[in-house]
Amino acid sequence: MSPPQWVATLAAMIDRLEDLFAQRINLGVTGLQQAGKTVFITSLVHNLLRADQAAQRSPLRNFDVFDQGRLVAATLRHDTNATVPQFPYTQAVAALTGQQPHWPARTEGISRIRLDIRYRRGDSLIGTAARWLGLDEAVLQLDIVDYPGEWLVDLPMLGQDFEAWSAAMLRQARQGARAALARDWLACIGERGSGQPHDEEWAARAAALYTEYLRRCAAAGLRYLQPGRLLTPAELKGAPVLRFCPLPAPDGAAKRDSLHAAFAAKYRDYQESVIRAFYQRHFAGISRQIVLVDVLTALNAGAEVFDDMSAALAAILQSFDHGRNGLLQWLTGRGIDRVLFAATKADHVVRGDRIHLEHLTQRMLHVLDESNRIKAAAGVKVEAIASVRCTDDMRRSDTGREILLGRRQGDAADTPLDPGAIPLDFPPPWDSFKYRFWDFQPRADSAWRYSGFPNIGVPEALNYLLGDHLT
Ligand SMILES: Nc1nc2c(ncn2[C@@H]2O[C@H](COP(=O)(O)OP(=O)(O)O)[C@@H](O)[C@H]2O)c(=O)[nH]1
Ligand SMILES: [Mg+2]
Repeated sequence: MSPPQWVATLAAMIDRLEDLFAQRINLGVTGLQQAGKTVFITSLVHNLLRADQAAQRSPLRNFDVFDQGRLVAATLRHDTNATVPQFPYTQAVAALTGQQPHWPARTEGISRIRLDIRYRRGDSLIGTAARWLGLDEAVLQLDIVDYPGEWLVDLPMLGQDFEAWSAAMLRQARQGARAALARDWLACIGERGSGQPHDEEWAARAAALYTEYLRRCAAAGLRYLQPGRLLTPAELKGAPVLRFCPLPAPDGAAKRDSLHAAFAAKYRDYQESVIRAFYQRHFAGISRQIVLVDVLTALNAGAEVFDDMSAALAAILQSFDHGRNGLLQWLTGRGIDRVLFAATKADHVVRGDRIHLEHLTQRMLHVLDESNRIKAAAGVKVEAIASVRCTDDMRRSDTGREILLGRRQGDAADTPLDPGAIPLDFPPPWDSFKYRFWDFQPRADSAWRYSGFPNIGVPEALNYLLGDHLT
């Protein structure tokens, strides 16, 4: 072998070794509609891509591998033959950093983003061993999937048959604020017995009225809405599999060609070809999980919405019990060893309240994970975060009270504001308080585009979710 060839072979071997040492994390970003998934992914990716060790004030400060000067560079990995659309990272950053900064558009379908994080080995045992082999640098491959939160709420449906699901949905539709929103749909299915012969045109009308009811619920802040594909159908828009809705049980056994039998068949089809396929394909390999919870919006909306959101989250988390077949083990299953529960939009409350927001989320999790399944299966941490921080902390000059400086929708400029306080008890007292938190708009700050997004707690979240793979 001539020397250049010999060198090339050695280089190739080292490359292979590097592959061997390359680590991969599938990060699951879980959360109901509007919880902040898309903004979190955008912020995380942008801040890693823009990482600059020389920057005086980096949004990655407190990310250990960055603070230790070991983060070399993160790059987007484009796979040419991917069958999943690319996460619209460029559009999301453009929205947040354009002339008139605004929040990214709502998520209509599934997408994926892959990052290679190149870093220098540290002084850990593995790091030292790798360096000894001549591998001073290593790559962590990070895969993240984004999807509409509406689809997540379908998960509990896998554990119910059409009859049980219908009964639960009908009960729900007759309660509280939902009753008025469901009136037209309830009248429609009331007119026609479930035992009547199936008619696809009628099915389409009933499904449309049911979808309208779900839409109105979503607008009112309610989140326990199934099936999620009726709200966000993506590629299934107009597909016959979506032409069904809950039905009252027929008197006696359902005949084979009845409405009830036809809807039950579609329900089974939906379970298998929509829900199961989605989770199997995108969640099976997840090893780390961040569950985003928008506690503040739920507090704002009042007891009914707060309870509804808690119930939706609890149902999703509990339904992991159905992972007997191994499909739904993505939250606490074998693979997942760390779960971070993050209360999002922490920039909506004053600094002193962020710890109370964490406490509230902690107590909420305690109720959601009643059987301690998650805690027993994985490491769990709770944090209050803001992926894109839109407010500054200030104090009033007269009283010394903490306030926020930020711009709400419609405000011409930054405004000093005194937001509501976080309740110290759980469940939150509803009679004595009216919670009031505002939504803030992203700022027009050119540094956001070039240096990354200011945030609260994202580097700490990364330490927990990725840190042990960056040694
Ligand atoms: N102030 C602030 N608002 C946020 C933040 N993250 C999300 N939001 C708000 O929450 C909305 C929903 O966020 P998004 O990421 O689209 O939620 P998704 O449905 O879970 O993907 C955004 O449009 C913002 O109004 C944040 O870090 N700070
Ligand atoms: Mg989204």
